[in-house]
Amino acid sequence: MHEEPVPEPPATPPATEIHRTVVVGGFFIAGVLLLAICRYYARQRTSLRRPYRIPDFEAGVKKALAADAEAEFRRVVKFLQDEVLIPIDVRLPGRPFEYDMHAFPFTPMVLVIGNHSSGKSTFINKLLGKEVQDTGVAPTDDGFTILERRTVTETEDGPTVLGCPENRPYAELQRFGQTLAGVLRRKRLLLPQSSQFPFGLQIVDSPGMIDLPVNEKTMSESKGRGYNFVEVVRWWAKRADLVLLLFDPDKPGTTGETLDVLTKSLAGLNHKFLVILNKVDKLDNSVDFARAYGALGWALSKVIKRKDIPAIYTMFNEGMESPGREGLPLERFVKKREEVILEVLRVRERHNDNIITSLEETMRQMQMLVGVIHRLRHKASDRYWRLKVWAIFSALMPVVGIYKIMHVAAASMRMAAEMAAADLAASRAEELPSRRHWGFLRRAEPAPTAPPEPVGTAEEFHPFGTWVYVTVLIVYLLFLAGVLKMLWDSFTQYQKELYVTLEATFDEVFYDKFIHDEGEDLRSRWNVVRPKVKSILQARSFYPLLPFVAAWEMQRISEALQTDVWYLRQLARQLRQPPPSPSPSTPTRGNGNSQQGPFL
Ligand SMILES: Nc1nc2c(ncn2[C@@H]2O[C@H](COP(=O)(O)OP(=O)(O)OP(=O)(O)O)[C@@H](O)[C@H]2O)c(=O)[nH]1
Ligand SMILES: [Mg+2]
Repeated sequence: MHEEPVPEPPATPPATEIHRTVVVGGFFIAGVLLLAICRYYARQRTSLRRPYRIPDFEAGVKKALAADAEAEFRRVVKFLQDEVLIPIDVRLPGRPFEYDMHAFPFTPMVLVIGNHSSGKSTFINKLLGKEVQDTGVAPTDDGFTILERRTVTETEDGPTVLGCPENRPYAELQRFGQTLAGVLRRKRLLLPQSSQFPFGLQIVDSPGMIDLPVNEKTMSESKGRGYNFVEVVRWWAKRADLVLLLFDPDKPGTTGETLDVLTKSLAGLNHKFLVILNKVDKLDNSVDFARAYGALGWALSKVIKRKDIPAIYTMFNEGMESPGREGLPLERFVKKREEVILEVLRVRERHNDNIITSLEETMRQMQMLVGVIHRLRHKASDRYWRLKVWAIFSALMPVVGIYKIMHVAAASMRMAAEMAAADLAASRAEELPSRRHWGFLRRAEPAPTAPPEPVGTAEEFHPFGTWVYVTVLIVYLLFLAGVLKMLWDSFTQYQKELYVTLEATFDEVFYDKFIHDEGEDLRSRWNVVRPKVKSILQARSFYPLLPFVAAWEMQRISEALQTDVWYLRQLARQLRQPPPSPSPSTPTRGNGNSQQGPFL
Protein backbone atom coordinates (compact mmCIF):
# COMPACT_ATOMS: atom_id res chain seq x y z
CA MET A 1 0.00 0.00 0.00
CA HIS A 2 1.21 3.35 -0.95
CA GLU A 3 1.46 5.74 1.98
CA GLU A 4 0.88 9.46 1.47
CA PRO A 5 3.91 11.44 2.69
CA VAL A 6 2.94 13.62 5.60
CA PRO A 7 3.94 17.23 4.81
CA GLU A 8 6.38 18.60 7.26
CA PRO A 9 5.16 21.56 9.29
CA PRO A 10 6.77 24.84 8.13
CA ALA A 11 9.91 25.56 10.02
CA THR A 12 9.17 28.27 12.60
CA PRO A 13 12.03 30.65 13.11
CA PRO A 14 13.53 30.46 16.54
CA ALA A 15 12.13 32.89 19.11
CA THR A 16 15.41 34.82 19.43
CA GLU A 17 15.42 35.61 15.69
CA ILE A 18 11.88 37.02 15.82
CA HIS A 19 12.85 39.03 18.83
CA ARG A 20 15.88 40.47 17.05
CA THR A 21 13.85 41.38 13.93
CA VAL A 22 11.26 43.17 16.04
CA VAL A 23 13.93 45.12 17.91
CA VAL A 24 15.77 46.14 14.72
CA GLY A 25 12.50 47.08 13.02
CA GLY A 26 11.43 49.06 16.06
CA PHE A 27 14.70 50.96 16.12
CA PHE A 28 14.44 51.64 12.42
CA ILE A 29 10.93 53.04 12.68
CA ALA A 30 11.89 55.10 15.74
CA GLY A 31 14.90 56.48 13.84
CA VAL A 32 12.79 57.44 10.84
CA LEU A 33 10.23 59.10 13.11
CA LEU A 34 12.93 61.00 14.98
CA LEU A 35 14.42 62.18 11.70
CA ALA A 36 11.02 63.32 10.49
CA ILE A 37 10.39 65.21 13.74
CA CYS A 38 13.82 66.87 13.57
CA ARG A 39 13.19 67.85 9.96
CA TYR A 40 9.80 69.23 10.88
CA TYR A 41 11.23 71.40 13.66
CA ALA A 42 14.13 72.52 11.49
CA ARG A 43 11.63 73.54 8.81
CA GLN A 44 9.52 75.30 11.41
CA ARG A 45 12.54 77.24 12.57
CA THR A 46 13.90 78.10 9.17
CA SER A 47 10.76 78.79 7.15
CA LEU A 48 8.92 82.10 7.18
CA ARG A 49 6.03 81.76 9.60
CA ARG A 50 3.96 84.68 8.47
CA PRO A 51 1.30 86.17 10.72
CA TYR A 52 -0.62 87.00 7.54
CA ARG A 53 -1.75 84.98 4.58
CA ILE A 54 -0.61 85.87 1.10
CA PRO A 55 -3.70 85.54 -1.04
CA ASP A 56 -3.88 83.13 -3.87
CA PHE A 57 -3.60 85.57 -6.73
CA GLU A 58 -4.59 82.98 -9.24
CA ALA A 59 -7.97 82.74 -7.61
CA GLY A 60 -8.99 86.38 -7.82
CA VAL A 61 -6.75 88.99 -6.26
CA LYS A 62 -9.41 91.53 -5.56
CA LYS A 63 -11.46 89.23 -3.43
CA ALA A 64 -8.46 87.96 -1.51
CA LEU A 65 -6.73 91.23 -0.60
CA ALA A 66 -6.89 92.39 3.01
CA ALA A 67 -9.83 94.48 4.09
CA ASP A 68 -7.69 96.92 6.06
CA ALA A 69 -4.89 97.31 3.54
CA GLU A 70 -3.09 100.00 5.54
CA ALA A 71 -2.82 97.85 8.67
CA GLU A 72 -1.89 94.80 6.60
CA PHE A 73 0.79 96.81 4.81
CA ARG A 74 2.39 97.84 8.09
CA ARG A 75 2.13 94.30 9.46
CA VAL A 76 3.96 92.84 6.46
CA VAL A 77 6.71 95.49 6.58
CA LYS A 78 7.14 95.01 10.33
CA PHE A 79 7.22 91.22 10.02
CA LEU A 80 9.86 91.27 7.29
CA GLN A 81 12.01 93.65 9.30
CA ASP A 82 11.62 91.83 12.63
CA GLU A 83 11.87 88.26 11.33
CA VAL A 84 14.10 88.45 8.30
CA LEU A 85 16.37 91.46 8.54
CA ILE A 86 16.92 92.34 12.20
CA PRO A 87 18.03 88.82 13.34
CA ILE A 88 20.88 89.04 10.82
CA ASP A 89 21.60 92.71 11.42
CA VAL A 90 22.07 92.27 15.18
CA ARG A 91 24.86 89.76 14.53
CA LEU A 92 26.78 92.14 12.30
CA PRO A 93 29.23 94.40 14.15
CA GLY A 94 27.88 97.91 14.48
CA ARG A 95 24.41 96.91 13.18
CA PRO A 96 24.93 98.39 9.70
CA PHE A 97 21.22 98.28 8.82
CA GLU A 98 19.85 99.56 12.10
CA TYR A 99 18.76 102.89 10.67
CA ASP A 100 17.33 101.45 7.48
CA MET A 101 14.32 99.99 9.26
CA HIS A 102 10.95 101.67 9.05
CA ALA A 103 8.97 102.72 12.07
CA PHE A 104 5.29 103.57 11.94
CA PRO A 105 3.43 105.84 11.91
CA PHE A 106 5.19 108.29 9.66
CA THR A 107 3.71 111.08 7.55
CA PRO A 108 4.89 111.37 3.91
CA MET A 109 7.70 113.87 3.60
CA VAL A 110 9.49 116.10 1.08
CA LEU A 111 13.01 117.28 1.85
CA VAL A 112 14.32 120.48 0.32
CA ILE A 113 18.09 120.84 0.31
CA GLY A 114 20.51 122.95 -1.68
CA ASN A 115 23.13 125.65 -1.66
CA HIS A 116 22.48 128.59 0.60
CA SER A 117 20.35 131.31 -1.02
CA SER A 118 19.30 128.93 -3.79
CA GLY A 119 15.67 129.77 -3.02
CA LYS A 120 14.59 126.83 -0.83
CA SER A 121 12.61 128.84 1.69
CA THR A 122 11.08 130.99 -1.03
CA PHE A 123 9.92 127.87 -2.89
CA ILE A 124 8.36 126.48 0.29
CA ASN A 125 6.61 129.77 1.08
CA LYS A 126 5.12 129.90 -2.39
CA LEU A 127 3.97 126.32 -2.10
CA LEU A 128 2.36 126.95 1.27
CA GLY A 129 0.77 130.14 0.01
CA LYS A 130 2.02 132.00 3.09
CA GLU A 131 5.26 133.69 4.10
CA VAL A 132 6.31 131.28 6.81
CA GLN A 133 10.04 130.90 6.36
CA ASP A 134 12.51 133.75 6.49
CA THR A 135 14.28 134.46 3.23
CA GLY A 136 17.30 136.56 2.40
CA VAL A 137 20.51 136.78 0.43
CA ALA A 138 22.75 135.97 3.40
CA PRO A 139 22.65 132.39 4.81
CA THR A 140 19.28 132.43 6.57
CA ASP A 141 18.29 128.99 7.80
CA ASP A 142 20.55 127.38 10.35
CA GLY A 143 18.43 124.35 11.11
CA PHE A 144 15.78 121.94 9.92
CA THR A 145 12.17 123.08 9.94
CA ILE A 146 9.33 120.66 9.38
CA LEU A 147 6.24 122.32 7.97
CA GLU A 148 2.81 120.75 8.06
CA ARG A 149 -0.70 121.93 7.33
CA ARG A 150 -3.05 121.85 10.29
CA THR A 151 -6.16 123.58 11.50
CA VAL A 152 -4.29 125.64 14.11
CA THR A 153 -0.90 127.31 14.00
CA GLU A 154 1.71 126.18 16.51
CA THR A 155 5.49 125.77 16.65
CA GLU A 156 7.21 122.89 18.43
CA ASP A 157 10.85 122.74 19.47
CA GLY A 158 13.33 119.93 18.72
CA PRO A 159 12.93 117.80 21.86
CA THR A 160 9.13 117.79 21.40
CA VAL A 161 9.53 116.68 17.80
CA LEU A 162 11.96 113.91 18.78
CA GLY A 163 9.44 112.42 21.16
CA CYS A 164 6.50 112.80 18.79
CA PRO A 165 4.34 109.62 18.78
CA GLU A 166 2.76 110.49 15.42
CA ASN A 167 6.10 110.30 13.67
CA ARG A 168 8.09 107.67 15.46
CA PRO A 169 11.23 107.75 13.27
CA TYR A 170 12.11 111.24 14.56
CA ALA A 171 13.32 109.61 17.77
CA GLU A 172 16.27 108.25 15.75
CA LEU A 173 17.58 111.81 15.33
CA GLN A 174 18.59 111.75 18.99
CA ARG A 175 21.77 109.92 18.05
CA PHE A 176 23.05 113.07 16.30
CA GLY A 177 23.23 114.96 19.58
CA GLN A 178 21.76 117.91 21.38
CA THR A 179 22.95 120.51 18.88
CA LEU A 180 20.72 119.08 16.20
CA ALA A 181 17.77 118.95 18.59
CA GLY A 182 18.44 122.64 19.22
CA VAL A 183 18.12 123.58 15.55
CA LEU A 184 15.13 121.36 14.82
CA ARG A 185 11.60 122.72 14.92
CA ARG A 186 8.17 121.94 13.56
CA LYS A 187 5.68 124.50 12.36
CA ARG A 188 2.08 123.41 12.17
CA LEU A 189 0.26 125.92 10.08
CA LEU A 190 -3.20 127.15 9.47
CA LEU A 191 -2.98 127.90 5.76
CA PRO A 192 -5.35 129.96 3.65
CA GLN A 193 -8.08 128.03 1.87
CA SER A 194 -6.46 128.90 -1.45
CA SER A 195 -3.27 127.03 -0.50
CA GLN A 196 -2.56 124.01 -2.68
CA PHE A 197 -0.46 122.38 0.02
CA PRO A 198 -2.28 119.24 1.18
CA PHE A 199 -2.88 117.91 4.67
CA GLY A 200 -0.93 114.83 5.63
CA LEU A 201 2.31 115.95 4.05
CA GLN A 202 5.46 117.32 5.64
CA ILE A 203 7.93 119.55 3.85
CA VAL A 204 11.33 120.09 5.42
CA ASP A 205 13.37 123.27 4.96
CA SER A 206 17.08 122.81 5.61
CA PRO A 207 20.16 124.94 6.20
CA GLY A 208 21.93 125.91 2.99
CA MET A 209 24.98 123.93 2.04
CA ILE A 210 28.23 125.81 2.06
CA ASP A 211 29.78 125.38 -1.35
CA LEU A 212 33.37 126.02 -0.34
CA PRO A 213 36.23 123.54 -0.32
CA VAL A 214 36.65 122.24 3.20
CA ASN A 215 39.47 120.17 4.51
CA GLU A 216 39.06 116.53 5.53
CA LYS A 217 39.04 117.26 9.24
CA THR A 218 36.25 119.76 9.23
CA MET A 219 34.20 117.82 6.73
CA SER A 220 32.71 115.34 9.13
CA GLU A 221 31.67 117.99 11.60
CA SER A 222 30.73 120.20 8.68
CA LYS A 223 32.30 123.50 9.44
CA GLY A 224 31.40 123.67 13.07
CA ARG A 225 27.70 123.00 12.71
CA GLY A 226 28.01 120.90 15.84
CA TYR A 227 26.53 117.78 14.27
CA ASN A 228 27.42 115.57 11.36
CA PHE A 229 25.64 117.42 8.58
CA VAL A 230 26.27 114.80 5.93
CA GLU A 231 24.89 111.99 8.09
CA VAL A 232 21.93 114.06 9.21
CA VAL A 233 21.05 114.91 5.60
CA ARG A 234 21.36 111.21 4.76
CA TRP A 235 18.90 110.39 7.50
CA TRP A 236 16.37 112.91 6.19
CA ALA A 237 16.91 111.84 2.59
CA LYS A 238 16.34 108.18 3.49
CA ARG A 239 13.11 108.97 5.28
CA ALA A 240 11.88 111.40 2.66
CA ASP A 241 9.67 110.39 -0.22
CA LEU A 242 11.05 113.10 -2.44
CA VAL A 243 14.24 115.16 -2.20
CA LEU A 244 14.45 118.49 -4.00
CA LEU A 245 18.05 119.47 -4.60
CA LEU A 246 18.27 123.16 -5.46
CA PHE A 247 21.17 124.93 -7.14
CA ASP A 248 21.35 128.50 -8.31
CA PRO A 249 23.23 129.79 -11.35
CA ASP A 250 25.75 131.63 -9.17
CA LYS A 251 26.98 128.44 -7.53
CA PRO A 252 26.34 125.53 -9.82
CA GLY A 253 29.60 123.87 -8.83
CA THR A 254 29.67 120.93 -6.50
CA THR A 255 32.41 121.32 -3.96
CA GLY A 256 32.58 121.31 -0.18
CA GLU A 257 29.42 120.23 1.60
CA THR A 258 27.45 119.92 -1.62
CA LEU A 259 29.94 117.41 -2.93
CA ASP A 260 29.75 115.47 0.31
CA VAL A 261 25.98 115.51 0.32
CA LEU A 262 25.83 114.29 -3.26
CA THR A 263 28.35 111.53 -2.87
CA LYS A 264 27.55 110.38 0.66
CA SER A 265 24.14 111.59 1.80
CA LEU A 266 22.31 110.82 -1.42
CA ALA A 267 24.24 107.71 -2.45
CA GLY A 268 21.82 105.05 -3.65
CA LEU A 269 18.83 107.39 -3.44
CA ASN A 270 18.93 108.58 -7.05
CA HIS A 271 15.40 107.40 -7.64
CA LYS A 272 13.92 109.99 -5.35
CA PHE A 273 15.78 113.22 -5.84
CA LEU A 274 15.04 115.99 -8.30
CA VAL A 275 17.88 118.25 -9.33
CA ILE A 276 16.68 121.82 -9.79
CA LEU A 277 18.52 124.73 -11.30
CA ASN A 278 16.62 127.61 -9.72
CA LYS A 279 16.61 131.37 -10.31
CA VAL A 280 16.96 131.05 -14.09
CA ASP A 281 15.13 134.39 -14.31
CA LYS A 282 18.45 135.95 -13.29
CA LEU A 283 20.12 134.77 -16.49
CA ASP A 284 20.27 137.36 -19.22
CA ASN A 285 20.54 135.23 -22.31
CA SER A 286 20.75 131.72 -23.64
CA VAL A 287 24.56 131.75 -23.53
CA ASP A 288 24.50 132.35 -19.76
CA PHE A 289 21.84 129.70 -19.41
CA ALA A 290 23.84 127.16 -21.40
CA ARG A 291 26.90 127.95 -19.30
CA ALA A 292 25.07 127.54 -15.99
CA TYR A 293 23.29 124.39 -17.14
CA GLY A 294 26.49 122.93 -18.57
CA ALA A 295 28.46 123.73 -15.42
CA LEU A 296 25.89 122.00 -13.21
CA GLY A 297 25.64 118.99 -15.53
CA TRP A 298 29.41 118.68 -15.63
CA ALA A 299 29.73 118.98 -11.86
CA LEU A 300 27.02 116.38 -11.31
CA SER A 301 28.62 113.98 -13.76
CA LYS A 302 31.73 114.11 -11.58
CA VAL A 303 29.91 112.99 -8.48
CA ILE A 304 27.06 110.84 -9.77
CA LYS A 305 28.83 107.90 -11.28
CA ARG A 306 26.18 107.01 -13.79
CA LYS A 307 26.00 107.12 -17.51
CA ASP A 308 22.73 109.03 -17.45
CA ILE A 309 22.76 112.18 -15.37
CA PRO A 310 19.41 112.81 -13.68
CA ALA A 311 17.21 115.34 -15.43
CA ILE A 312 17.79 118.93 -14.35
CA TYR A 313 14.62 120.94 -13.76
CA THR A 314 15.21 124.57 -14.68
CA MET A 315 12.86 127.00 -12.96
CA PHE A 316 12.48 130.14 -10.87
CA ASN A 317 10.28 130.91 -7.93
CA GLU A 318 6.94 132.50 -8.56
CA GLY A 319 6.95 136.27 -8.41
CA MET A 320 10.72 136.51 -8.32
CA GLU A 321 11.16 137.62 -11.90
CA SER A 322 11.80 141.35 -12.23
CA PRO A 323 9.01 142.87 -14.29
CA GLY A 324 10.09 144.40 -17.57
CA ARG A 325 13.50 142.80 -17.38
CA GLU A 326 14.86 141.61 -20.69
CA GLY A 327 16.11 138.11 -20.44
CA LEU A 328 15.15 134.58 -21.31
CA PRO A 329 11.55 133.84 -22.21
CA LEU A 330 10.22 132.39 -18.97
CA GLU A 331 7.09 130.43 -19.98
CA ARG A 332 8.97 127.17 -20.39
CA PHE A 333 10.45 127.53 -16.89
CA VAL A 334 7.03 128.17 -15.40
CA LYS A 335 5.98 124.82 -16.84
CA LYS A 336 8.97 123.14 -15.28
CA ARG A 337 8.11 124.68 -11.92
CA GLU A 338 4.61 123.29 -12.22
CA GLU A 339 6.08 119.86 -12.89
CA VAL A 340 8.15 120.12 -9.73
CA ILE A 341 5.11 121.22 -7.71
CA LEU A 342 3.11 118.33 -9.15
CA GLU A 343 5.81 115.92 -8.01
CA VAL A 344 5.57 117.38 -4.50
CA LEU A 345 1.80 117.07 -4.43
CA ARG A 346 1.95 113.46 -5.65
CA VAL A 347 4.25 112.40 -2.86
CA ARG A 348 1.53 110.93 -0.66
CA GLU A 349 0.65 108.50 -3.43
CA ARG A 350 4.26 107.42 -3.67
CA HIS A 351 4.78 107.05 0.05
CA ASN A 352 4.01 103.32 0.32
CA ASP A 353 5.90 102.57 -2.87
CA ASN A 354 8.91 104.32 -1.40
CA ILE A 355 8.68 102.21 1.74
CA ILE A 356 8.60 99.04 -0.38
CA THR A 357 11.49 100.21 -2.54
CA SER A 358 13.53 101.05 0.51
CA LEU A 359 12.71 97.72 2.23
CA GLU A 360 13.54 95.79 -0.93
CA GLU A 361 16.76 97.71 -1.30
CA THR A 362 17.72 96.97 2.32
CA MET A 363 17.15 93.26 1.68
CA ARG A 364 19.25 93.32 -1.46
CA GLN A 365 21.97 95.28 0.29
CA MET A 366 21.97 92.72 3.07
CA GLN A 367 22.26 89.91 0.53
CA MET A 368 25.18 91.70 -1.07
CA LEU A 369 26.91 92.42 2.22
CA VAL A 370 26.53 88.85 3.45
CA GLY A 371 27.76 87.50 0.11
CA VAL A 372 30.94 89.57 0.25
CA ILE A 373 31.51 88.89 3.96
CA HIS A 374 31.13 85.15 3.34
CA ARG A 375 33.68 85.21 0.58
CA LEU A 376 36.14 87.15 2.74
CA ARG A 377 35.54 84.82 5.65
CA HIS A 378 36.08 81.80 3.42
CA LYS A 379 39.28 83.20 1.94
CA ALA A 380 40.67 84.16 5.34
CA SER A 381 39.77 80.78 6.90
CA ASP A 382 41.34 78.97 4.00
CA ARG A 383 44.58 80.92 4.38
CA TYR A 384 44.49 80.50 8.14
CA TRP A 385 44.19 76.72 7.86
CA ARG A 386 47.10 76.56 5.44
CA LEU A 387 49.21 78.60 7.80
CA LYS A 388 48.18 76.38 10.68
CA VAL A 389 49.44 73.34 8.77
CA TRP A 390 52.67 75.23 8.13
CA ALA A 391 52.91 76.08 11.82
CA ILE A 392 52.46 72.44 12.84
CA PHE A 393 54.96 71.34 10.22
CA SER A 394 57.48 73.98 11.34
CA ALA A 395 57.00 73.01 14.97
CA LEU A 396 57.41 69.27 14.40
CA MET A 397 60.22 69.25 11.88
CA PRO A 398 62.86 70.73 14.22
CA VAL A 399 61.76 68.34 16.99
CA VAL A 400 62.39 65.37 14.72
CA GLY A 401 65.66 66.92 13.48
CA ILE A 402 66.95 67.71 16.96
CA TYR A 403 65.96 64.28 18.21
CA LYS A 404 67.78 62.61 15.33
CA ILE A 405 70.93 64.74 15.72
CA MET A 406 71.06 64.18 19.45
CA HIS A 407 70.42 60.49 19.01
CA VAL A 408 73.25 60.15 16.50
CA ALA A 409 75.55 62.28 18.66
CA ALA A 410 74.72 60.19 21.72
CA ALA A 411 75.29 56.94 19.78
CA SER A 412 78.67 58.07 18.46
CA MET A 413 79.69 59.35 21.89
CA ARG A 414 78.66 56.06 23.38
CA MET A 415 80.65 54.21 20.75
CA ALA A 416 83.66 56.40 21.42
CA ALA A 417 83.32 55.75 25.15
CA GLU A 418 83.09 52.01 24.54
CA MET A 419 86.14 52.07 22.32
CA ALA A 420 88.05 54.05 24.88
CA ALA A 421 87.04 51.54 27.52
CA ALA A 422 88.10 48.65 25.27
CA ASP A 423 91.46 50.32 24.62
CA LEU A 424 91.98 50.77 28.29
CA ALA A 425 91.18 47.15 28.90
CA ALA A 426 93.53 46.09 26.12
CA SER A 427 96.40 48.15 27.48
CA ARG A 428 95.86 46.67 30.93
CA ALA A 429 95.90 43.24 29.37
CA GLU A 430 99.24 44.02 27.74
CA GLU A 431 100.72 44.87 31.08
CA LEU A 432 99.88 41.41 32.51
CA PRO A 433 102.67 39.27 30.81
CA SER A 434 105.32 41.25 32.67
CA ARG A 435 103.71 40.13 35.85
CA ARG A 436 103.32 36.64 34.43
CA HIS A 437 106.99 36.71 33.64
CA TRP A 438 107.56 35.66 37.19
CA GLY A 439 104.71 33.35 37.10
CA PHE A 440 106.77 30.23 37.06
CA LEU A 441 107.37 30.96 40.69
CA ARG A 442 103.74 30.65 41.33
CA ARG A 443 100.96 28.34 40.30
CA ALA A 444 100.23 28.74 36.64
CA GLU A 445 97.11 30.84 36.29
CA PRO A 446 95.12 31.56 33.16
CA ALA A 447 95.80 35.08 31.99
CA PRO A 448 92.87 37.21 33.12
CA THR A 449 91.11 39.08 30.38
CA ALA A 450 90.23 42.45 31.84
CA PRO A 451 86.56 43.37 31.11
CA PRO A 452 86.09 46.80 29.58
CA GLU A 453 84.74 49.49 31.83
CA PRO A 454 80.92 49.38 31.58
CA VAL A 455 79.49 52.48 29.93
CA GLY A 456 75.92 51.61 30.77
CA THR A 457 72.92 50.84 28.55
CA ALA A 458 71.68 53.29 25.94
CA GLU A 459 69.01 54.51 28.35
CA GLU A 460 71.42 54.91 31.20
CA PHE A 461 73.97 56.63 29.07
CA HIS A 462 73.62 60.41 29.34
CA PRO A 463 76.21 62.03 27.14
CA PHE A 464 74.79 65.58 27.42
CA GLY A 465 74.63 67.77 30.42
CA THR A 466 71.41 69.51 31.46
CA TRP A 467 72.61 72.82 30.02
CA VAL A 468 72.76 71.24 26.57
CA TYR A 469 69.08 70.28 26.81
CA VAL A 470 68.13 73.69 28.16
CA THR A 471 70.07 75.46 25.38
CA VAL A 472 68.50 73.27 22.70
CA LEU A 473 65.04 73.91 24.17
CA ILE A 474 65.59 77.67 24.25
CA VAL A 475 66.89 77.72 20.69
CA TYR A 476 63.92 75.62 19.61
CA LEU A 477 61.42 77.88 21.36
CA LEU A 478 63.03 80.97 19.86
CA PHE A 479 62.91 79.39 16.44
CA LEU A 480 59.27 78.43 16.95
CA ALA A 481 58.34 81.91 18.13
CA GLY A 482 60.09 83.38 15.08
CA VAL A 483 58.28 81.06 12.72
CA LEU A 484 54.90 81.71 14.34
CA LYS A 485 55.49 85.45 14.24
CA MET A 486 56.41 85.23 10.58
CA LEU A 487 53.31 83.19 9.79
CA TRP A 488 51.06 85.55 11.78
CA ASP A 489 52.62 88.55 10.03
CA SER A 490 51.96 86.96 6.69
CA PHE A 491 48.35 86.29 7.77
CA THR A 492 47.75 89.87 8.91
CA GLN A 493 49.33 91.03 5.69
CA TYR A 494 46.89 88.82 3.80
CA GLN A 495 44.00 90.31 5.77
CA LYS A 496 45.17 93.80 4.85
CA GLU A 497 45.34 92.69 1.25
CA LEU A 498 41.76 91.44 1.47
CA TYR A 499 40.71 94.80 2.88
CA VAL A 500 42.45 96.72 0.14
CA THR A 501 41.24 94.43 -2.66
CA LEU A 502 37.63 94.51 -1.54
CA GLU A 503 36.66 95.57 -5.03
CA ALA A 504 38.15 92.39 -6.49
CA THR A 505 36.24 90.25 -3.97
CA PHE A 506 33.02 92.02 -4.91
CA ASP A 507 33.73 91.32 -8.61
CA GLU A 508 34.46 87.68 -7.80
CA VAL A 509 31.20 87.19 -5.91
CA PHE A 510 29.05 88.83 -8.56
CA TYR A 511 31.04 88.05 -11.69
CA ASP A 512 28.13 86.20 -13.29
CA LYS A 513 25.80 89.17 -12.77
CA PHE A 514 27.99 91.54 -14.75
CA ILE A 515 27.30 89.54 -17.88
CA HIS A 516 23.73 90.82 -17.72
CA ASP A 517 22.51 94.38 -17.46
CA GLU A 518 22.36 94.25 -13.69
CA GLY A 519 25.99 95.37 -13.49
CA GLU A 520 25.38 99.07 -13.09
CA ASP A 521 22.61 98.56 -10.59
CA LEU A 522 24.87 96.31 -8.54
CA ARG A 523 27.70 98.82 -8.61
CA SER A 524 25.53 101.65 -7.33
CA ARG A 525 24.30 99.35 -4.55
CA TRP A 526 27.88 98.40 -3.83
CA ASN A 527 28.69 102.09 -3.28
CA VAL A 528 26.34 102.01 -0.30
CA VAL A 529 27.33 98.55 0.92
CA ARG A 530 31.10 99.06 0.65
CA PRO A 531 31.42 101.38 3.69
CA LYS A 532 29.33 98.96 5.73
CA VAL A 533 31.60 96.05 4.78
CA LYS A 534 34.65 98.15 5.58
CA SER A 535 33.38 99.06 9.02
CA ILE A 536 32.65 95.37 9.74
CA LEU A 537 36.20 94.48 8.67
CA GLN A 538 37.59 97.21 10.89
CA ALA A 539 35.58 95.90 13.82
CA ARG A 540 36.81 92.31 13.38
CA SER A 541 40.58 92.02 13.37
CA PHE A 542 40.43 88.26 12.73
CA TYR A 543 38.57 87.64 9.49
CA PRO A 544 37.93 83.88 9.93
CA LEU A 545 35.60 84.96 12.73
CA LEU A 546 33.57 87.31 10.56
CA PRO A 547 29.84 86.90 11.18
CA PHE A 548 28.23 83.81 9.77
CA VAL A 549 24.79 83.84 8.21
CA ALA A 550 23.20 80.47 7.48
CA ALA A 551 22.03 79.51 4.00
CA TRP A 552 18.44 79.23 5.18
CA GLU A 553 18.51 82.81 6.43
CA MET A 554 19.58 83.97 2.99
CA GLN A 555 16.94 81.74 1.47
CA ARG A 556 14.32 83.53 3.56
CA ILE A 557 15.44 86.89 2.20
CA SER A 558 15.14 85.59 -1.36
CA GLU A 559 11.70 84.18 -0.60
CA ALA A 560 10.57 87.47 0.96
CA LEU A 561 11.86 89.37 -2.06
CA GLN A 562 9.95 87.11 -4.40
CA THR A 563 6.68 86.75 -2.55
CA ASP A 564 6.16 89.25 0.23
CA VAL A 565 7.49 92.29 -1.60
CA TRP A 566 5.15 91.49 -4.44
CA TYR A 567 2.27 91.22 -1.97
CA LEU A 568 3.25 94.62 -0.56
CA ARG A 569 3.09 96.11 -4.03
CA GLN A 570 -0.42 94.77 -4.45
CA LEU A 571 -1.43 96.32 -1.15
CA ALA A 572 0.17 99.64 -2.12
CA ARG A 573 -1.74 99.57 -5.38
CA GLN A 574 -4.95 99.00 -3.51
CA LEU A 575 -4.14 101.90 -1.17
CA ARG A 576 -3.42 104.18 -4.12
CA GLN A 577 -6.77 103.61 -5.64
CA PRO A 578 -9.16 106.45 -4.84
CA PRO A 579 -11.57 105.72 -2.03
CA PRO A 580 -15.14 104.97 -3.05
CA SER A 581 -16.85 108.16 -4.15
CA PRO A 582 -18.59 109.87 -1.25
CA SER A 583 -22.32 110.10 -1.06
CA PRO A 584 -23.71 113.39 -2.34
CA SER A 585 -24.56 114.43 1.23
CA THR A 586 -20.86 114.25 2.30
CA PRO A 587 -19.21 117.59 1.63
CA THR A 588 -15.68 117.38 0.16
CA ARG A 589 -12.91 119.91 0.19
CA GLY A 590 -10.49 120.43 -2.65
CA ASN A 591 -6.71 120.17 -2.66
CA GLY A 592 -6.49 116.94 -0.73
CA ASN A 593 -8.25 118.45 2.29
CA SER A 594 -10.70 115.57 2.31
CA GLN A 595 -7.95 113.38 3.81
CA GLN A 596 -7.20 115.67 6.71
CA GLY A 597 -8.99 113.47 9.26
CA PRO A 598 -6.13 111.49 10.84
CA PHE A 599 -3.66 114.33 10.51
CA LEU A 600 -5.52 117.01 12.37
N1 LIG B 1 15.78 136.15 -8.89
C1 LIG B 1 15.36 135.24 -8.08
N2 LIG B 1 15.61 135.36 -6.76
C2 LIG B 1 15.18 134.40 -5.93
C3 LIG B 1 14.50 133.25 -6.39
N3 LIG B 1 14.23 132.46 -5.32
C4 LIG B 1 14.69 133.11 -4.24
N4 LIG B 1 15.26 134.25 -4.58
C5 LIG B 1 15.91 135.24 -3.69
O1 LIG B 1 17.11 134.62 -3.25
C6 LIG B 1 17.39 134.98 -1.91
C7 LIG B 1 17.57 133.71 -1.08
O2 LIG B 1 16.37 133.03 -1.03
P1 LIG B 1 16.03 132.00 0.14
O3 LIG B 1 14.71 131.40 -0.19
O4 LIG B 1 16.19 132.62 1.46
O5 LIG B 1 17.16 130.95 -0.09
P2 LIG B 1 17.49 129.72 0.82
O6 LIG B 1 17.94 128.65 -0.09
O7 LIG B 1 16.36 129.41 1.72
O8 LIG B 1 18.72 130.23 1.66
P3 LIG B 1 19.31 129.68 3.03
O9 LIG B 1 18.16 129.47 3.94
O10 LIG B 1 20.24 130.72 3.48
O11 LIG B 1 20.00 128.43 2.69
C8 LIG B 1 16.20 135.81 -1.44
O12 LIG B 1 16.56 137.14 -1.48
C9 LIG B 1 15.13 135.51 -2.44
O13 LIG B 1 14.30 136.63 -2.64
C10 LIG B 1 14.27 133.13 -7.79
O14 LIG B 1 13.71 132.20 -8.30
N5 LIG B 1 14.74 134.15 -8.56
MG1 LIG C 1 16.20 129.25 3.73
